[in-house]
Amino acid sequence: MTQQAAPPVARAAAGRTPARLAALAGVAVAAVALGLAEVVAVVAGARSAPLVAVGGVVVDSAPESLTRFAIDVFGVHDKTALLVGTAVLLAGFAAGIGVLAARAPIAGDLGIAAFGLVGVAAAVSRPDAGPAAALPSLLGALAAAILLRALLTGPLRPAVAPPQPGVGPLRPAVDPPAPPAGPAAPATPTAPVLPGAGVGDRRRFLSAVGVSVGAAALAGAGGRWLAQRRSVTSVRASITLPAAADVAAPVPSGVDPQVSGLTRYVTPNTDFYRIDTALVVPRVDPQQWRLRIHGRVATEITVSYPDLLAMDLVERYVTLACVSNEVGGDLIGNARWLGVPVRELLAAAGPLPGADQVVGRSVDGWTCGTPTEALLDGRDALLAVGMNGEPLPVEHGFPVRMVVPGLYGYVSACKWITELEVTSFADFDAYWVPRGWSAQGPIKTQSRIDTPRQRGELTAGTVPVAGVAWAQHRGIRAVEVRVDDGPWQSATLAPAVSADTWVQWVWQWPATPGEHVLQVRATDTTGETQPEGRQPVAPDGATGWHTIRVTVA
Ligand SMILES: Nc1nc2c(c(=O)[nH]1)N[C@H]1C(S)=C(S)[C@@H](COP(=O)(O)O)O[C@H]1N2
Ligand SMILES: [Mo]
Repeated sequence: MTQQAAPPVARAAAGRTPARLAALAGVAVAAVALGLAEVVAVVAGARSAPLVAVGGVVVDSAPESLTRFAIDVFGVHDKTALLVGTAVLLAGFAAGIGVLAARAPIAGDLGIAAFGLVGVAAAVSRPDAGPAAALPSLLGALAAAILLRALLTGPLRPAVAPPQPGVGPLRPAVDPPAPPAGPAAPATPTAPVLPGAGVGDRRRFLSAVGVSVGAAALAGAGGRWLAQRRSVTSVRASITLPAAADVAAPVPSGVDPQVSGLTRYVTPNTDFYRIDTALVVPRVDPQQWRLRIHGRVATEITVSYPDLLAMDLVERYVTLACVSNEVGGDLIGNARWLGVPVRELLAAAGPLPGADQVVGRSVDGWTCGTPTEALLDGRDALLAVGMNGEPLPVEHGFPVRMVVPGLYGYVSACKWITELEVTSFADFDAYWVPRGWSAQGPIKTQSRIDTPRQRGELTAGTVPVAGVAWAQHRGIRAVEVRVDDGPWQSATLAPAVSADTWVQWVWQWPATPGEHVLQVRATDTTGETQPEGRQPVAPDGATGWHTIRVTVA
């Protein structure tokens, strides 16, 4: 390739920016692009920032096995891992673009344009893309192209000496080894640097790079912070929810047996597990929020947040569980929800015969499919606005989410909900269904040992074995514990508010010295006992008895 873009004499004489500096420039301009994009995203919408938008596309299109792998490997940090991984990959490409651009500036422009386009395409294709979704990537790319030119061929370009053996390109230009010719030669480059061809020194170049990266990091972090802070958090803080017209049954005394290490009956909002596909939590302005109930209904209806708050609110304790919860896992929590019964809104719309599925759709396009039956059969399926006495936390679906007792979250608990589409299971597959999960997701009867801990070391004597058991909407009838394959022993159940919540249980174990295996199983009020056979979480929830090993001294 010939370098037609620059005056041949000047370029030949001055040489090109060494590869390492060029790579550095590439990374710096990528940082600037992303940082600026985050700032633009404060206005254009946090989820239009290129990293977030591309990450979102990756999450939604990744095969289920990969998503599961990521969750297994990174646990709750899967989102961070994805963003960091993307950033590292991007830095590699950016370095390459820098090196190419040092040879042919047009290659830099093209490379940056390609990245900009990927960002734009991802941002505008997101389900909740606003009209300005393309702007963060566009402006970021533009800034990157200008800065890259300035660094590599413009006023910020480092002075360049022809390569000398043994001199690393990042050594300061002021301190090269004496050239072989001339005994007292001053530390000047052996090739003259032409005036006007971008005279500078590496220090100026490096400080330009440093300042760019620093400014980009500040802008990026500040932008991200602002975008998240802006409006919604403060709006949420200013909301006072109306009192419930139909309050929750009081929590019975003794609901929390005093056993250390046992999970509390009501899960505080800050400890409540969080599962969703959102890389950046959707920020929904309650004043803009609408819920549209449409599809196979007699009358399509739309309700606003004030409409919802003006209705009679119902308050209920409901234990939410994730289908991905492993036996013994903690993707489960119990909260006091405040909201409007879904059946009242559905009744107003009038589902048509044969419409056996209601699809909840989130502002970010995520969907879940709930049996119409479960929303109409009298259970406390809610469009919730409150959680444990507060407006819904933003991570848990502010301003409105659905909660349905007895169904796993992936088929019912739509957060940031904006639509209920009345349809049928034959006509629509919700988000997780094509990814290998069952369309039907009733919660399986389960039990968990919270204390003692796995591989715990105990002293002989009476040891309380305690935990939680759940079979939402059916209720737990009995919990049994056994030691070393011995006989099953009945645990004492604590009271619970209703069949829609978990229940705590305790069994006093006369522990003797040695290694022991403890197992638990629960029976629900239909008489069904948890099966021993292990099944994985996919496609419709894990089965098996929680089993732990302890040592008693
Ligand atoms: N918009 C949206 N809602 C969602 C999800 C999601 O990915 N996006 N995940 C669901 C799943 S799988 C579960 S288990 C529950 C978890 O609710 P939580 O995060 O409030 O505990 O939310 C459900 N609602
Ligand atoms: Mo879930």
